[in-house]
Amino acid sequence: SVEASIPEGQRAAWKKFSATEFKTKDEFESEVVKHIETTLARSLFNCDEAAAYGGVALAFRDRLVIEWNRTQQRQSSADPKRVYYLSLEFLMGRALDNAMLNVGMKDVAKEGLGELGFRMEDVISQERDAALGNGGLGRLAACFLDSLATLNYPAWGYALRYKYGIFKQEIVDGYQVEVPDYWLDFNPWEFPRHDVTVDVQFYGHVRKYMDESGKQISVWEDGELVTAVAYDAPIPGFGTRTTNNLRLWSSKASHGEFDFTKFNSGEYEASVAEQQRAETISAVLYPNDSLERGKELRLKQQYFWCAASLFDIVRRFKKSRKAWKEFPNQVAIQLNDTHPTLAIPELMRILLDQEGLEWDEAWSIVQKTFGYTNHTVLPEALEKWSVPLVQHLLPRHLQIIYDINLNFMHYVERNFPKDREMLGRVSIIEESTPKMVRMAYLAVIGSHKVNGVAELHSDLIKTTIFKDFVKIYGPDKFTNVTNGITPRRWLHQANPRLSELIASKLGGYDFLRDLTLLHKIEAYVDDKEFRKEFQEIKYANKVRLAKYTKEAHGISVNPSSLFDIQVKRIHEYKRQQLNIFGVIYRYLELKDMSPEERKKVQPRVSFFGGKAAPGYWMAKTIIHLINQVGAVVNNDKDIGDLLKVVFLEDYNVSKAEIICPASDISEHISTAGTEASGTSNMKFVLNGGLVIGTCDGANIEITREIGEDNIFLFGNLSEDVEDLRHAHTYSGDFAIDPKLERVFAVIRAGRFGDAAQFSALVNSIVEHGDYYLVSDDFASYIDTQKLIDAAYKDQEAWLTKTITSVSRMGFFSSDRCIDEYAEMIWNVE
Ligand code: F58
Repeated sequence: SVEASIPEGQRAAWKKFSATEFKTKDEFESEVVKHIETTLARSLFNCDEAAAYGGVALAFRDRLVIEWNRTQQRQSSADPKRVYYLSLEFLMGRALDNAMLNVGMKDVAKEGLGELGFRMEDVISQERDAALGNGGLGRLAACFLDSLATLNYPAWGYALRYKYGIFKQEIVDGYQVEVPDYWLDFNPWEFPRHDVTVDVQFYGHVRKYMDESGKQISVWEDGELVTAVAYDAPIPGFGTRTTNNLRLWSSKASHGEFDFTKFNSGEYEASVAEQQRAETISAVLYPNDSLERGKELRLKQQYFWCAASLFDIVRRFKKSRKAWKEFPNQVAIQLNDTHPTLAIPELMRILLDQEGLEWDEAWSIVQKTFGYTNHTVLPEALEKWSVPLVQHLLPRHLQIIYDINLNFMHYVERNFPKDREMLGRVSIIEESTPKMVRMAYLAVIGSHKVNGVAELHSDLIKTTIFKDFVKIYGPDKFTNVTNGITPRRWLHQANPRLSELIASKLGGYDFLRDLTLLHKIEAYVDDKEFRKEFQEIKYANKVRLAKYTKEAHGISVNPSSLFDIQVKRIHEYKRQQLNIFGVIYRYLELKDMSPEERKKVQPRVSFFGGKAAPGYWMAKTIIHLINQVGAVVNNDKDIGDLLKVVFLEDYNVSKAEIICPASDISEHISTAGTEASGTSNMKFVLNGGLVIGTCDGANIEITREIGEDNIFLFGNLSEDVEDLRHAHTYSGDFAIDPKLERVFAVIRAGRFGDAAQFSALVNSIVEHGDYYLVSDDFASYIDTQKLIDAAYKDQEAWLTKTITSVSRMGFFSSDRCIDEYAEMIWNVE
């Protein structure tokens, strides 16, 4: 703050000694040794790779922090409009390699580290992933932070500082076992700000009275307070000095360590109980990736984080002493899914109850401030909270939500007097028992823009879940921003050799800041040298994954095989079951063949990876089946290298960096209309792999960009899904594809063990309506896999496809996305 700044007379001394940046290899080594010996209290005789990682991370952190402070200083004085990205999840992965790329001294560091007796790769791999997310939604948020900083937008991310991130997955006897992820024992990238705290209230009641002027005043009182403490992490941009801030809130008891009154009277246990209750709020990330279970603690997390973040945002705004109507010109808040929707009634509460604004003025500010991104149309993932629970936990917010709804109902009534049913359909309050608050509707009503994450998905939300809202507000409120990925992590870091090859042709690394420049490598598609190198790089990446597979799982795979990879959360809609049924079918065909016939077969390795939500039994069954099939196939002497099945344990961001560059084919095979976008499809293609996919999510736009000839599409279209489902249930002639029947027969016969468990999976298709259309798409899936085998035989043509595809992937940079958000939604420069 201004009050705490150093007097003019002393600033010269400060300037002389500030900025202890290393500039040479010697300086780097000296910084590393200093940190190891002092900060970490280790020595020459007790420095393992973990300590070396600590030393290097701290040396780079020192440089990052200086740019970070400067960025914050610049932004404080220029006071531009800022973007606030509210996301309950940020799947950041590792930070060191990224810090080195952005600070730009990696080569120097690598050499210096060698002199100190360590290899850079080993040191980098000591870092634990920051895994504060479930899947695509959380990783998208991390890519967006990278792009926001790189493009110099003044932006903040806000989330919770979970003590435990997404669980670690272990596979024991083929089953998933969840192990807690306590990631904070050494985290050099976070800075506790014990002076930045917010008291957040829960429970209590609302007292209303009239003031002297006859205005009704609401006071929310007698609640329980929990304190939010800020922890900040620097987010450096690439090729810029901008280093933005990710602020994570940690919860603690509002009266400090523990209750001294209780402690002093000897009630030791009671004195810490409340402290523990408070700390529970930010203790764990909920591990569901598609289901909202309506747990009170989850709602507490959401409000705690929204209230702390908004307090912080408002506090920053108030420093400028601008009028309230300027708020939307200074602040853009993006809601990453409905999880932060309580920020809408919370800002209303601040404006009405604390700042004394009138309803209409407050509401106009709120609507102009918020934008809402939807990531799913699956009904089970749409958030609803029971009215009694909201009433109990947040009584004032429930009143505000009812008032928002009342105004909205009047508006709809006036504009659609003939459609009485519409009121019930669009009401924020669902008239069920108990009544429920529909968070997506509240988010739509409280925002000025709503976006989906790929074209098909943005169209679908307008014709399904938000159909009535398009009538009410007109189509302009709804827009599309197709997802993207950061090329810094997903090309340069994950695939340094490919990045280098591209740079050598384009005359530098500008493409990492403007990915559309990739189109220039299409000119090299017939260049012999280029082709050779491109192919060698793919092979080397496959060798790297093969090595990892051997080390981690003891399975030997031949890098000359076709590598077929499906890595993502395990879910029936993503259809890993379709993939493993296809693998079983392939196995049966191989078994049928003579040794002569087998010689003509294209060898293949099917890799799977991904976590199942702990309570999602069917997803766990799919994991078990994959492992059981692997156990049979991988040990079958007839089969040898012709087919291997690998389940890669504990899929996470840092493993994705090894996996994505190593595919020949990756699978994105969701039931059409269910995968909003998908982003790993982009990562695989950008790294020179082809895709087998359905006409779903971003696959459609990838096809448009790279060309139909360069992708293997199959399966029913989203417009036919409803009729097919209907036919499964109501027409008598729902017949399972005969090839699939054969697969089911061997599963039921216990060929892969546990027939009882696996029969439930089979029955979900045969007896329970095949909701995800596995049977309908099976034949075209198998046919398309055959096309892939044939296409792969012609290595030259395959190579041409992969190079062409890479060169046409420029559109899928998250930089492009962020510029679209900035222009269409946030109105920031
Ligand atoms: C994902 N959603 C979409 N949700 O499934 C994917 O198609 C899309 O590419 C990605 O978002 C980015 O837009 C997703 O990951 C979750 O994990 C939620 C976590 C909290 C509970 C509800 C699901």
